[in-house]
Amino acid sequence: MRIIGHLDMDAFFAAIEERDNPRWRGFPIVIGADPQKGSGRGVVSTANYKAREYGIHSAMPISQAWELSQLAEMQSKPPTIFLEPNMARYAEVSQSIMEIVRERAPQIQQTSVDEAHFDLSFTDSYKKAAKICGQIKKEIKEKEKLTCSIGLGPNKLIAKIASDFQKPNGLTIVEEKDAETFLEPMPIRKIPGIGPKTEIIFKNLGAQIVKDLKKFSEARLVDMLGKWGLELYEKIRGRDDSPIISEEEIKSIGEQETFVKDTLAANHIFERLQNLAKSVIERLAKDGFKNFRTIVVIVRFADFETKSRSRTLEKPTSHLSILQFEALKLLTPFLDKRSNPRQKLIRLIGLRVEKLST
Ligand code: TTP
Ligand code: MG
Repeated sequence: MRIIGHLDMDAFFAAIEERDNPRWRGFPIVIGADPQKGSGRGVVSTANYKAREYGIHSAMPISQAWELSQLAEMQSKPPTIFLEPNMARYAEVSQSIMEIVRERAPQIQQTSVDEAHFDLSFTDSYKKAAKICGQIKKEIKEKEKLTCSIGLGPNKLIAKIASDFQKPNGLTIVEEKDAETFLEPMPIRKIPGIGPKTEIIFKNLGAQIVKDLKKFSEARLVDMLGKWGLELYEKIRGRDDSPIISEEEIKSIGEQETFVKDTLAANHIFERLQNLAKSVIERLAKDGFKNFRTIVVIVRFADFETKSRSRTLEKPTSHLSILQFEALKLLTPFLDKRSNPRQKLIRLIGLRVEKLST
């Protein structure tokens, strides 16, 4: 069973400013370009929840945000604090938050300055996963004095939408059996990938909410949107098998295989290694890389002792035959007395390429 979490900080830039400047606490705060009393150009980066009550939101022209703040003041509402962003500061806070998550969920993919997906499948229970999320929220609150919202679901898509469901300071759990119904009443824009243009196309065809999109057959969606139509067909049904790709995995591409039975049979091991090399080369191209320079072979023995050997080539390459040849050279010593004096059986072999280039 997969259990995926998605964390999204609440009013991130504004919350940091509010925390760091106690005198502005409780006031509407807008982070963005200088409004220059209404003549400023540029846009709003974010607004805290008080400012959102005035109708101010991300990506709005800063001049319009200024007008809305003036309008509110005329109605005797509190004045709005306008601030320019301090990106270096926000990046620092972001890093420390990601560390808090990483400690409890090492398999993590940061997707923006204030968002990350992380894998909690290892808990094998939504109850346990929710407990971990509670701990993450608590630690972020204690250490960084900030709140976040977390969604838990069977995949990245549901987790992301769930994190947005009860903002701010929410924790929303959507189990696999409920995922499809959870999505049905949502406006179609909630599905990542449906932007303003696609929204208009579908609205013109009478589809406002996710449930309405289910009228369209797979073939029709492909007709309208190409390959993305196929993905959309799955997504609106709550299905998404995209993996969490951690940073280490981005920098290298690897495959491994655990043998059905521990073995030292050279012909069998070599054959499996050749196959791993094929999968690695296929993934290299699929992940958008051209060449690799370093080859790493990993061997895990029956007693779980694990060793690796690597070689960095003079020149980058993308050739399967070179990978197979070099991998074979790296692996062979583990089969004979040179690197395996006690002739231990092998449980698993892995092959990885590094120093990737595009
Ligand atoms: P979001 O998570 O989209 O927004 P948020 O954290 O401010 O508010 P919410 O509680 O709804 O999650 O974006 C994170 C930060 O990224 C945000 O604080 C500022 C920045 N940002 C921009 O600079 N421009 C934008 O258009 C958006 C959407 C965000
Ligand atoms: Mg956010």
